[in-house]
Formats: sequence, C-alpha cells, structure tokens
Amino acid sequence: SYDERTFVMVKPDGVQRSLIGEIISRFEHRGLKLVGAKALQLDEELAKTHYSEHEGKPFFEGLIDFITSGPVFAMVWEGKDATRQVRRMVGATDPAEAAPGTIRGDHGLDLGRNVIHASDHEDEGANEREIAVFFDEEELLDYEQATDEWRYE
Ligand code: YYY
Ligand code: MG
Repeated sequence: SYDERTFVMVKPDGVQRSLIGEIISRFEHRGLKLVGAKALQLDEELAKTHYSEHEGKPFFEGLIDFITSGPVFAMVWEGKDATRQVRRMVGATDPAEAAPGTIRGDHGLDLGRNVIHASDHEDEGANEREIAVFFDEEELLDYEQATDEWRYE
C-alpha cells in the first residue's frame, strides 16, 4: 500500500561520520515521506530488544556494544512498498558486497560498520514491530504532501 511505513536508523558510525543529512536526502529524493524522527542513544535493554532475533549469534555482543556506543538517528519513512524499497536503497548487509549506488555500497567498507539499519522486508511485520520499539504512535505524523499526486498515479 502507498502508506506502508518502515523503520530506519542511522547507526553510531553514520552519526559520527556526519551522514544523517546525506541519508535523509536519499529517501526524500526517492519520494518517501518522513513521518517520524528522533536522535537518541540506545541503552543495552533497548538494543537487545531491537536486535533480539540475533541473540546467541557470535556477533551479537559486538553488535550490542557498537549500537550503544554513541548516538543514533531513528526515522520512520512512508510510501509505496516502503520496506522493500528502503532495503534496496540500503544495500547488502556487508558493505564490501553492497552494490555501488546503495547507501552501504557508497559509504561503508566493513560489516560491523555498515552505517544504517532498515527493517527487513523478508521478515513479515518487522517494520511495524521495530517502529513500535522506538516510537509511540502519537510521535508519528499523518499528513498529506501537496506533491503526492506527482509521486503516485
Ligand atoms: O538487516 P541487516 O542489518 O542487513 O543484517 P542482519 O543480518 O539483520 O544483521 C544485523 C547487523 O548485525 C548487521 O547490520 C551487521 C551485524 N552483523 C555482523 O556484525 N556480523 C554478521 N555476520 C552479521 C551481521
Ligand atoms: Mg536485519
């Protein structure tokens, strides 16, 4: 649907490398609508909730240390097929394998420093679950853009 929402987070490396604006620009230019945003630093509990699917994997402790190591920038973007389209723009998990033109393929080199998180479109409902971890419903906007009819037929 045209109002599908997805969760995106600039990770601590992306914030330290001043990539917040660059990343927002990409989604804006694509035609997605920003419906929520906040800067925060994750505590261990929030980090483990967000990444619970990876608990027990060899990289889990390192991932939790990294994601709690500095501020992140969390966002919700809305649009047609938003979860899948954002993942296509983010690129493969390992930036070394991510195609040039994707966010990870243009801004990263190492798996554990891949700049951005985005909800997995292959995990049914992950987008709304992750949004709910980071945002209260009243923090999210519901608005029309005058350009909507120039984005969608
Ligand atoms: O959804 P995505 O971020 O593309 O990858 P996931 O498989 O969900 O893993 C989450 C996160 O964990 C990934 O962005 C980097 C890190 N990670 C890792 O450090 N080492 C791995 N072998 C796999 C993932
Ligand atoms: Mg994932």
